[in-house]
Amino acid sequence: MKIIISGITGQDGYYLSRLLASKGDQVHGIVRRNSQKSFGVLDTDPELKSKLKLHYGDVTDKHSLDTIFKEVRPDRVYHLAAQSFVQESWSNPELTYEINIKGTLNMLNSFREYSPEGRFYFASSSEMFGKVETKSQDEKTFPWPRSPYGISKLAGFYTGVNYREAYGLFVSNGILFNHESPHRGEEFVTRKISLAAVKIHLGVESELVLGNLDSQRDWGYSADYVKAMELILDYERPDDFVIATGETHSVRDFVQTAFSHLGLDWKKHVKVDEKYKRPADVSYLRGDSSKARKLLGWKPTVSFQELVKMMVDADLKRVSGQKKKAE
Ligand code: NAP
Ligand code: G4F
Repeated sequence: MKIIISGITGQDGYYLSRLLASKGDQVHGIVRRNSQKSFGVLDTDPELKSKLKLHYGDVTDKHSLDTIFKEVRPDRVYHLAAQSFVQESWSNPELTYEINIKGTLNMLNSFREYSPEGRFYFASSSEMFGKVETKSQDEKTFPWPRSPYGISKLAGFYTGVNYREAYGLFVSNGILFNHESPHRGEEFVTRKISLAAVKIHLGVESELVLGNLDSQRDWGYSADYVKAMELILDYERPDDFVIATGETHSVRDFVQTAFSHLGLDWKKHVKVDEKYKRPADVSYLRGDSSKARKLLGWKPTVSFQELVKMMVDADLKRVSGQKKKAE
């Protein structure tokens, strides 16, 4: 199959392209040009990168997308590109709407024009549930986004639903809860914690400054979640699916697990600063992925404890290596 992935240089783009390329699919990626000619997470895996066909383009530039879609005529499209950092969406709301809403509309329009028989996946988010009032959230939970990012993902979600209903296109939404990995961006709380714990352990840094420690998230492993994306497009009809572990943990739990894995007492090193708190936060998320488990046969394979340890161990290897090189 011919596949187009937007956002291929990010965490999920990396795991998804690795999964699809390993099956022999022809994987095309849309990459934003930058002055360093760097390819994000793909730079960590030159062997994978050599198997991919990368095209310069930007989801906010319809012309660039049309050129790529016209050339590739994809069987499947995974639209993962986004300004994905919630905190950043408060300081750059217009840019967030431009990339996440207009960019999604552009992707859908190019898809409709050049591959109307194909299948389209949109990376929606549990952030759209926002101010939740239920113990767990599923496909029927009323959305109440709490950030420009959450609003943009809700708009993308309904644009997808609308294109499905109006034009009969195969457009599916994955409503994914937080998912992490050793390739998670360093500004997200899990990676910020794993990296800081390791640096404190190695004596490179002495403290970690965070915001809301009480916030609770349903954290899973990215490689499990990209498998769900594939299953969503394999399914017999277009539909929307919550993907989550069903467990919730606080930021404090994550810190405690990461630090104790390295034999550290987190209370001696962690401080709270208001500057990392958000104007409005999502305080609790716990996904109910029963629909995906029943219809797609999907389930997560990595527990919370395993995920934290995996991230800490990967950062320990990385930072120790850098430290040795510098000595
Ligand atoms: P990520 O690591 O931040 O990756 C985002 C990707 O989008 C990067 O490849 C980035 O390229 C690309 N991008 C940003 N703006 C672009 C533009 N204007 N044109 C083309 N590409 C652009 O995010 P992720 O964690 O892999 O998440 C993938 C998707 O799932 C995102 O849409 C995110 O919002 C959504 N999501 C993520 C989670 C999660 O917990 N990870 C949960 C729910 C939904 P650069 O490398 O050039 O920056
Ligand atoms: O790691 P976070 O920045 O992720 P957040 O906001 O939940 O968003 C992630 O998950 C969404 C799915 O629900 C995705 F759609 C989105 O693209 C992204 O991948 O923050 C998690 C929690 C928040 O409540 C935040 O307030 O951690 C809290 N937190 C506390 N101290 C912090 C910090 N977050 C960050 N990034 N940095 C801190 O110092």
